[in-house]
Amino acid sequence: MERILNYIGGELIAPQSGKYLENVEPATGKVYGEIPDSEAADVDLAVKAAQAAFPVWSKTSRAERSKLMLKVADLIDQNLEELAMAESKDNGKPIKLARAVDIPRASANMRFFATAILHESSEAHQTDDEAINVTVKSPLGVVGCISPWNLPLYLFTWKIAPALASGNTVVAKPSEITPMTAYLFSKLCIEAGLPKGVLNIVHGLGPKVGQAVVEHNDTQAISFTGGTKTGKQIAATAAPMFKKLSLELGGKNPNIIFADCDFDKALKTSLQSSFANQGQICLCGSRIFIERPIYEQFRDAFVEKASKLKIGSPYDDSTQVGALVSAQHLEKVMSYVKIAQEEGGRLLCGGQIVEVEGECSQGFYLQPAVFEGLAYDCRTNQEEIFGPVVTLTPFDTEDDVLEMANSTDYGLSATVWTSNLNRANRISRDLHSGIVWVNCWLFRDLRTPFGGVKNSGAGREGGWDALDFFTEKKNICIKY
Ligand code: TXE
Repeated sequence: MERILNYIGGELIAPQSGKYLENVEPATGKVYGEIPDSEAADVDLAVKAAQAAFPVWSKTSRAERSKLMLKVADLIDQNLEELAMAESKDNGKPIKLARAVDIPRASANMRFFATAILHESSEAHQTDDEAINVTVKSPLGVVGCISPWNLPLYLFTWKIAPALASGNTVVAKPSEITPMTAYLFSKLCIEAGLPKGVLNIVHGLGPKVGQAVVEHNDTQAISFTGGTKTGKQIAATAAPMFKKLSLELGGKNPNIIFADCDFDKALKTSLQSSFANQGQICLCGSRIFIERPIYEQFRDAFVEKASKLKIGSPYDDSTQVGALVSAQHLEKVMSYVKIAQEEGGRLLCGGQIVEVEGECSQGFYLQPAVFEGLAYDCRTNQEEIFGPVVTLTPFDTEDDVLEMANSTDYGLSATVWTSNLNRANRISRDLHSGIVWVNCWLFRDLRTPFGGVKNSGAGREGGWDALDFFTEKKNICIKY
């Protein structure tokens, strides 16, 4: 039984209550570990450790902070295999995906912000020949970083890297569903010599531990990625306390395919944007809109390939679709397969629970489902499912597809496939989302602003936006 511990004040320690929660392996459905069932008292201990570390860390030179963060990044790379295996075991994702995406991106996040702070410039505004105004940025203090279960170490580091780089100290709360890589990360921080209390990780339930981080008087800002419902709860707690908030929430992203697209590329990438990580990425394109002249051709080709995706043990290199993250989540996704059929959708392939042979027979596996014939404003096409379930809908004009694409309460990302540059610009401009990919998907440049509109959240992560979020600006006006 793999028991993990909290990381507070530079030490790996048990929860004060001595209570633990079970950690289930999605691939087999079996309990394989225990995680601290921490409480507000553990969060308070972590905040105090972070407060004690803040004066020195915030005054540590950028070069020194950068060097320490780069050392952690190197240790992530050196421990790639162990971290990838841990991620796959905790989340159910194919080991190939964890090796190629999750873990390399975690070290890339650390490197990106460790080097960004070496190149940050300061603004100044000269007022005629009377004064010079200098914008001075300083770290906020102790900040809270709360991350979800779909890309555990990838999103955990995406938050804590800019927070640490800009001189804050952190109390982090990874998802209780996938805590393992954050625990292994804390060991790498100890090995790298990160000063005690600079980063603290408190494991446990969201409503208990996450809520305690948000409502603690001494956390100055909260960076959250997770469900929209939880985002609302966090906002309701933090807003009256005037805390800075970064909310990266759910999505229901349109994937718009015009007849003049590069058909093979659109087909291949649409399979990825539909089912990568078992469809458990907030950026997945779960509503596929296809211009009528190529609708049937695309539908038949897409269904043919989707029905052949290899579902199985996440530990098998040939697996393309692994296990969903939990029994509860599998149940939630299956409930949408039922809703889609009740709403008149035609199931073109998949939608059944899969019995995988051998040690994984009790795991949480679902055959990727493809529906057609659903109204664009039905529940299946309006609500975030967050699993391997997509819908196909034909369209005739740009106005039609924009109306359908923009019809949900979400606005995170969108994908547009066309070879017409003017059309690409027109559609991208009129889509209600924070991110638009044209002839690609999930092609990431970490300097770009990342985030959504409407129920997909508030604020932007990435690049200077992330460093701005984790700092306070002061204008100093010096009269000549
Ligand atoms: O998110 P939660 P979950 C969506 C997706 C998924 C749904 C729920 O639809 O089905 O969100 O997923 C902590 N105060 N996305 O369960 O519950 C919790 O412990 C403070 C999209 O992962 O929001 C965890 O660490 N914290 C998303 C984190 O919040 C609280 C990726 C996320 O948990 C809390 C994942 C509270 N009251 C899910 N309640 C994306 N945009 O990528 C929970 N938490």
